[in-house]
Amino acid sequence: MSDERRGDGPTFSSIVRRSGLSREEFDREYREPNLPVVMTDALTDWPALGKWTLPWFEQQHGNQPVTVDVSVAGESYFDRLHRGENLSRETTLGELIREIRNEPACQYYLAESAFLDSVPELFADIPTPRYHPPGRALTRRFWLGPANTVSGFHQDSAGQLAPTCILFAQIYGRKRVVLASPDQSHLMYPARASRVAASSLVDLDALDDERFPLFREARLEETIVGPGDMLFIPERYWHYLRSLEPSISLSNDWNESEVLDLIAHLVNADDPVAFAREHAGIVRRADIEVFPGGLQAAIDALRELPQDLQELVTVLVEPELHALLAAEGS
Ligand SMILES: O=C(O)CCC(=O)C(=O)O
Repeated sequence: MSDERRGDGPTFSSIVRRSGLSREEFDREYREPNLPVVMTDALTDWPALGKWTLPWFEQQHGNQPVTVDVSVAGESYFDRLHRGENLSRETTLGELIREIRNEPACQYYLAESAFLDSVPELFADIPTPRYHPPGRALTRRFWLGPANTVSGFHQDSAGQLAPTCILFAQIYGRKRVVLASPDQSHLMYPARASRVAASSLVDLDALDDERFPLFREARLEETIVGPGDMLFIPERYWHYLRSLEPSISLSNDWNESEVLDLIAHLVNADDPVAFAREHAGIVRRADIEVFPGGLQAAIDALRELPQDLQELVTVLVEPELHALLAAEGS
């Protein structure tokens, strides 16, 4: 893999592309050492590949109501989160697709969407990725938008506590992806945008050496994903994505931490109250102290959850901690 320095800016290298990887090889060579890779044949058994196109969605699911993010073409929606301008608009999927087709400067992005939950039959087209760790809760986020959607550099983590690993499936169109490993974080100028992500102030498309001089030293890894590619974005990796044309993608996430996996199962459970009762007291103090920031960071993250979820998560912890959480909460 050769490194290339562009002008006075950061250094780029290409993310490795592999085919025919067994799950054991994936775990050993990429998941355990926390390294990115593009798998070029991981979606061959997905009916979605080839079937999920913009015309197909327009025809089959055009009447479905959706909430889209409103952006200025080429501008990261995280930038707007920083400015407190998290704009959204209610429309239908058909309207969105017509806008994408007719308006080259379309400003709407169906981003990070729970859209699939409103059309559950779509899950038949997207089997569990063959590299997903067995038993781990699988969370899926759907992305559909025009050319030039930009998700600026960010790390996915709830309350800075719950880093997720992502198998990013590109189903339609192409996206440019740029990654920075966690050991580059001191060069990334992190800012906290929301409780689900830490985002960087650096704009990769308009580098500002005066404000962000250290970013010039960053070592970045890049690739272009096209239909059929699955990119592994390891835990705590910064990622930037720009669509090069109208695009459909699906993020498949899990937590490496067993405690966070348990919470993800709780959130996804058909009957979360019964799930919490079944696993009452399972989380010990030692399980929580391993998180960055320790117990206090975990308590802070818990306080950011909706009240009903807080109560259920509290059921999962051992009785001694229970009293501590109750005291902190009051
Ligand atoms: O595709 C995009 O625009 C963003 C994807 C992303 O940030 C993610 O999967 O976490």
